[in-house]
Parts: sequence; C-alpha cells; structure tokens
Amino acid sequence: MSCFLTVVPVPLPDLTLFIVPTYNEVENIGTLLTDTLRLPDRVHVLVVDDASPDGTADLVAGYCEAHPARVHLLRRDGKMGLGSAYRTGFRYALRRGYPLIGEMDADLSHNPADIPDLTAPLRAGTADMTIGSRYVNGVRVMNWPLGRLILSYSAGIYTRAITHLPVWDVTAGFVCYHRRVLEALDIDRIRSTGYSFQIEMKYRAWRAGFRVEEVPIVFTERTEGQSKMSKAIVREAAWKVWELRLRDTIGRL
Ligand SMILES: Nc1nc2c(ncn2[C@@H]2O[C@H](COP(=O)(O)OP(=O)(O)O)[C@@H](O)[C@H]2O)c(=O)[nH]1
Ligand SMILES: [Mg+2]
Repeated sequence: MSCFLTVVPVPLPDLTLFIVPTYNEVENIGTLLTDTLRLPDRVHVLVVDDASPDGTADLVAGYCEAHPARVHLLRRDGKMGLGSAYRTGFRYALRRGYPLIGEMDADLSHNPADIPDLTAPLRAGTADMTIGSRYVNGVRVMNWPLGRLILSYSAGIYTRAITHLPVWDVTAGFVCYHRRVLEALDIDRIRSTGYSFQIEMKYRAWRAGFRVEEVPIVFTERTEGQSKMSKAIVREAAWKVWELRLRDTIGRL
C-alpha cells in the first residue's frame, strides 16, 4: 500500500492582513507601508486601489516587489467606493486563510503602531472583533474642526439610541476581525458604501453574538491629500441605522 502525504500550509493563529483602501493617497501610502513594515512580520498589508490618478498603485507596486510576502496590491478599474473595496479585500483575505483581518485608512489618521493593541484581544481569544476607538474612555481626535467632531460623536449617540449597539465609535474605520466573524456575516449581503458600512458591520457582528471590544486609539486628521467624505455618505449612514433597526425588528436582518 502506498502512502501519500499532502502538506497543507496552516497559517499561524496570529497572521494578520490589514486592508487599506486607497484613492489618491500617494503622499501618505509610502509612510504607512514603511511604518507597518516595522511591525512584527506576522502583519501584512493589502492595498485596494481604485485606479488613483495620482499613481498611488505604482508606488505600492514597488513595495510589493521589495516585500512580496507582506505587501499585497489589488488594482481595480475605477472608483467604486469604500464598502466595495473592503468586501474585495475581505474575500482576498479569507481565500488566503488569514486568521486575523483588519482595515485601516491610508491617510495616517490610524497609526500602524496601534495594530498590536488591536490584535491582542483577538490573539488572546477574549474578543472576536476589535475597534480602534476615538471615543471610549474620553475623546482622542487631533486636528479636527469642532463641527466634524460633533458630527462624528453624535453619530454614535444617534446609532446607540436607535439600535442599542453598545459601541462608542460606530463609524471607526480602524477595525480588526477574527476571520470567523467575516465568515459568519456573509459580506456579499452588505451593500453599504461609506460610513454606513462601518456601522453595519459592527451592528451585524454584535447581533450575531460576537464579542466586540473597543481599544482606545488617538486619531489624527490627515495633513496630506484630501478627504473623500461627502454629504451623501452622511445621509446614507443616517438612513442605514433605521434600516438596520427595522429589518432586525421584523426578523429580516
Ligand atoms: N479604494 C477606495 N478607497 C477609497 C475610496 N474613497 C475613499 N477611500 C479611502 O478610504 C480611506 C478613508 O477616506 P477619507 O477620504 O480619509 O475619509 P475620511 O477619513 O472620512 O475623511 C482613505 O484611505 C481613502 O483613500 C474609494 O472609492 N475607493
Ligand atoms: Mg481620513
């Protein structure tokens, strides 16, 4: 009798892929990648670029060549929005077997040095999803006009009042998931695009019974490039909160 031994690589339990959506971030992405590469080599990055006219993807391609195991790039044909960039990134990470899957912005608002704090509860098995939170135990936002801070903070009050989601920073985009959360949530059903994507993911994870923990971080507004935030994104989020609540009430979340 012959015996065949098939070796299937099993990713170590702390292997992490952080997804970074980019649109015109050439002034920021190099610093972000350099800072992330200083972290332990278990932390990898996937940039999902939407054909940025400023050449962001070409810059990232240079990092991919120098660090093929740790820096990954997906080039898409045009600007398709944040939610769709995350969904593409999640599918990529799940296919490749990453146990921990995160997301952060490219504009240096989120400090890669905080990644180990975000993954720690997941590595320790005390949480299923962590949120890099501006508003847990105080307010830590640098260089934002007061109006923007009030809008962002109020989004949390509004969302909690309507949905009872026990999270302070509902629109946070610095998040890390254990892959079991993304597998359970059926990400193709999540149609949100802007901030509402962040709210919807947190709400669905919480309602599915996953342990969600907020980790305090300092958020620093970008100094380079431009925000892509718009009134349409805010409106979408305001409606989405009601939609989630009503769907849940009739058992069709
Ligand atoms: N791939 C992709 N990334 C986007 C898109 N819109 C925004 N981003 C990225 O999403 C992140 C957050 O966007 P930003 O403009 O900083 O929003 P703000 O922080 O709310 O002002 C940044 O890394 C952007 O480059 C998009 O349509 N596609
Ligand atoms: Mg930003």
